Amino acid sequence: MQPFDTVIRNACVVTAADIFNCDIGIRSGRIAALATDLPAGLTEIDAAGRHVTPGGIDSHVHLDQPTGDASVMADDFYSGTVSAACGGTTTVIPFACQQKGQSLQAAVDDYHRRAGSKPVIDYAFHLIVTDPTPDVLHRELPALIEDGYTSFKIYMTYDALKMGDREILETLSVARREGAMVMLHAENSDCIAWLTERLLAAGHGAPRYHASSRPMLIEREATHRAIALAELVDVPILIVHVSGREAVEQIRWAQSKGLKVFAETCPQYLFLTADSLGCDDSFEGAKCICSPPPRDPANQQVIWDGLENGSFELFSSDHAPFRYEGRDGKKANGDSPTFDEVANGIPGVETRMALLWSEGVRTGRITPQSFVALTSTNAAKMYGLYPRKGSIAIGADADLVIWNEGQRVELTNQMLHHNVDYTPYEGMQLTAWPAMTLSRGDVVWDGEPRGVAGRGTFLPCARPVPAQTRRRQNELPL
Ligand code: DUC
Ligand code: ZN
Ligand code: ZN
Repeated sequence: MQPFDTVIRNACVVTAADIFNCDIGIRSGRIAALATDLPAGLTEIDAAGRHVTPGGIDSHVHLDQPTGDASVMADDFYSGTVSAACGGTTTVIPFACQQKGQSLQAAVDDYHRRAGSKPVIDYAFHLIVTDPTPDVLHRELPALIEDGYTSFKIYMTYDALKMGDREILETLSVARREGAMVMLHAENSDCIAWLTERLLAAGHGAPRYHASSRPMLIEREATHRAIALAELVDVPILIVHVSGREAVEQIRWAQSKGLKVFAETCPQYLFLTADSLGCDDSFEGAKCICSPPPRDPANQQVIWDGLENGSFELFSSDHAPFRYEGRDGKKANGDSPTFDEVANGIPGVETRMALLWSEGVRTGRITPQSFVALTSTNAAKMYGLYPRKGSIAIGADADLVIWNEGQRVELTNQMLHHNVDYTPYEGMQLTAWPAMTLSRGDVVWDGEPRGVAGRGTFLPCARPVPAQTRRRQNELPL
């Protein structure tokens, strides 16, 4: 028998279901054995006393996505995937965003060109459907789903991206027929526009008013409406970046009715509040402008509770990388533009895993198994990458994180590898960081980034696993 390429010795292996001690034998990029006392590998890694988890799947990241103004995303498919790998993520699922008037296939081709030979870890694409013409819905979208683009996002806000309810219904019914997973950005666009106009007229343009322009009820209303539209069509949906109690209540209500409504949350809703956008009129708070905005400590607690009690399937970063300084990021529209002119989004692809391991697992809020489910396994199932990705099992890709725990790590932007000039979590004291990340058996982080551009491969996605497919035969003529 050929020797193992690598043996990780004495690991405390964590999956979404179990924790057990064993060695991990890796051959040709895959997990070939899980047992104690494996024969020597060509490379030996000592993991005694360390947790080993599946590599993270960050299923909500934006890389090299045009914005429509002078702002430019700071991370492309190289810096974004290097950063991901250094933070323990081995698969990213960024978006291929259709511009209105553009064909979906042209958008997909464009993003494959952007990825080119840059990714250092594996990647798939979600689509963003913004222009649901009959040709897009009835020819392009079914063909792309068949080709491995099995999930897409719909926006209920942002003028350049949003759909009206009628368009959402038409698009959801294609998802139902084709078995795709729909992600919804749930905020009420007209309410935001109305409030923004009034805030600006009153001279309230500072970053902190971004939160005032998008209060929780705006998210609650849109979440409820998204659920109702999905119920009407009888199709599963996933509400992305859920920020607090009122949206969680809608989701729990839908789940308690047996509707297939899934939910994602992100680190910003655990670790930032509206105060992070500033308590005065200084522009610094623009660093934390994202949508939905972070809320308050009571809402943070609701998000923690939701991670604990199963309301959420996914914990993703919504990495949307804009620099603070310079004319191509948060200040693309001037030195201190009003909040509505600031690019929405914060960086987080590198910090997501450590934040949740340190503040979730090590504090006892969630179990190691829940951590794995939330950061990896559920995304693999939801987006059709399981069992190749998202688990530690024989035959799966050897995408692994070996954890360093117990020492204090002060989180600073200087230690990160993204191309953004700040982290919203500067100065946080953590007690965990990945010691090593392996992607298909290759070390891509061991204290230094080791991933080579172009080694990441594109992953066509299958349709979601059966538990995520539709619930009943609908008697409506859909
Ligand atoms: N909100 C989004 O919907 N996308 C990118 C970043 C953000 O804040
Ligand atoms: Zn969104
Ligand atoms: Zn996003």
